[in-house]
Amino acid sequence: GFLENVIAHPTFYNGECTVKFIDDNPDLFEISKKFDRATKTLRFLANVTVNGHPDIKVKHENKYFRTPTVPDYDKYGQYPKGTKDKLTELGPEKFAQWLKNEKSIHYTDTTFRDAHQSLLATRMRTVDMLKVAEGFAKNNPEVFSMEVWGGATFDVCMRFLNEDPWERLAKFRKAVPNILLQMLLRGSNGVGYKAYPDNLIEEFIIKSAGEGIDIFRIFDSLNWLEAMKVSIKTVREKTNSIAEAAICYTGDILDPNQTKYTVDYYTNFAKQLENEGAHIIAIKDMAGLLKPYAATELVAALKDAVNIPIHLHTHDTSSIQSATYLKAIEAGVDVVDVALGAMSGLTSQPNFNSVASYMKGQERELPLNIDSLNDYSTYWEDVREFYYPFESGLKAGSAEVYDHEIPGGQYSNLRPQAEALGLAEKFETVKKNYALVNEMFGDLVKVTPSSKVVGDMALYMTSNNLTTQDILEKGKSLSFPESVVSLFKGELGQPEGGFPSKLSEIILKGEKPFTDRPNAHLKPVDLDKEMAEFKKKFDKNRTELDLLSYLLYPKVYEQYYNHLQTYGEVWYIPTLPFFYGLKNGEEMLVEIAEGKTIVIRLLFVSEPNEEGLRTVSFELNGQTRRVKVKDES
Ligand code: 3PY
Ligand code: ZN
Repeated sequence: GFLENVIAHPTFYNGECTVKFIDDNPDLFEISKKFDRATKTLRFLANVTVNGHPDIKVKHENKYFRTPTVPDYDKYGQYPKGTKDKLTELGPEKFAQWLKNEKSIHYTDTTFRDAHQSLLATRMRTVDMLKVAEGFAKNNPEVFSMEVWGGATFDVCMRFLNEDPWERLAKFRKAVPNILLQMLLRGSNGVGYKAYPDNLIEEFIIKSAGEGIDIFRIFDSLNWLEAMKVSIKTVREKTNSIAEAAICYTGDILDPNQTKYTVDYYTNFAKQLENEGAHIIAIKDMAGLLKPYAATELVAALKDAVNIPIHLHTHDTSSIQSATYLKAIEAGVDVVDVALGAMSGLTSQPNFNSVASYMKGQERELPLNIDSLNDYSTYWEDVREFYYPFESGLKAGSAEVYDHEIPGGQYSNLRPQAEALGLAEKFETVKKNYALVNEMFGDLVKVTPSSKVVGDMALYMTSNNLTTQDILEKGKSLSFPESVVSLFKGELGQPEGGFPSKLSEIILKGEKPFTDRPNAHLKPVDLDKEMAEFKKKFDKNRTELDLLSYLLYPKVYEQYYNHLQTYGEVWYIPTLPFFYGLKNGEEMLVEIAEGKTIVIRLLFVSEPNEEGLRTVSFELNGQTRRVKVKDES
């Protein structure tokens, strides 16, 4: 590629080739970069075609996929003004006041984050979201915010999709300049599963705001205020974004036996968060346990307790959460989280289109273009089919959620995790054990990462056929999952009411837990020093954003980086060939850069030679290209 370009270049021909030659002719690099890009894309496609995608465990041959239709929009028209413009105009404090004074109910669309995290194990790819992002923002500027980032998406982007999460955010920001972009932040656990040094969390927040996040929904997986303070303060003091602090809802406030997670518990917590400087309070009902009549009480009590807006988040696992929204709206909640029709329901959020429809003509109606929402739902219905291997298998709502209390985002992951451990037939036991573990651990708030610990323990008990009694009697001789030991050491912070002391002794085997902030035990990161080492380890073109990805997820980043070197960027490869490869004669269009589309056709795959290599022949923009791939099957 590159050498041919140099030799063919007229200046080279004329014998003026000096070192300056390349500097003066950057187009050569451009040509060579594109050539290189296409080669890497072919390498990726050849590998998936021969060996399958490592993330696809079961593939249905000859499955038929409809072609999704992107709803029409005005490509050249201006974006109608939306909440982002309002935030810019008012600043976070006044914006929150404006929201509180709004009579209409407002909606956060979670389609780009929690909906697919909860239905499709977080596997939704940027290319499928980006196709509709601009049109959606132009056609539906009334939407309060779009949750597009954070939670599990950061990790999954790199680990499974081999995408750069920062690039995803930048693309969304560009496509959606008029609506608030929202992320989920796990307080001092960032977008990870453990506590990080405070200055790393600060830097992460500053950069996230810089790249486009307008609302940080901050929570702690044990509702521990101490673990949220740094995040709230950083958003307030170092960014122009909104600090939305969440109370995670668990149990049932209407249960007369509930002594821990009562209305008072939640209102006190909300007041503390308001005092810490939260602009908005979120009720984060991650498992969908907030029943309709409980919403009436909780929302009314919170509206009474604090002077800032209330934003309600739930999961529809029980299938009745749109009734909860109705009651919450009647009680004065300011914003509710919903997902577009085809990406809603079950472990995801309630149905945007339907909630908007039942509000039509009512006192708190927000005028919306429901036809347009339906068009986008149709798009998602077809796109969702591409991701069929990641569906959770849940077919209908289930009242069992009130017993096991598994968060929606965890539910779609727990079954494959159980299957991977050979427990496919024992999923019912896993769910029962999840509830038993929660009871044994002293009734915890369960949300990432505390929910993962409860899940790990439930899987451990199920694989080893252990009962609660076994743990209490023989626990000293058992070696517990690492995450369980870490939780009891205090590495995820302190739960309401502390850990049960007898179990704590069994699990820690004499080791002393700490009760202060886990971050207080972590040395601040020396970012300059880390940057120098990072560039040395990888390459000099690594950015500060790359460094943050690396510091949060070192092993995942390294694997992502190696993939990038071998296959180049893969985010723009259409999802069907990305996961399932190409069939002989099949053609695909790839937009490798804005306005630059290449056509790739698979010609044929040869039999393996004696070294097990297959030759995959493609036609790339009409020219034949061959790639050799080792057949690993
Ligand atoms: C996350 O932390 O990813 C969650 O969605 C928790 O509900
Ligand atoms: Zn959620």
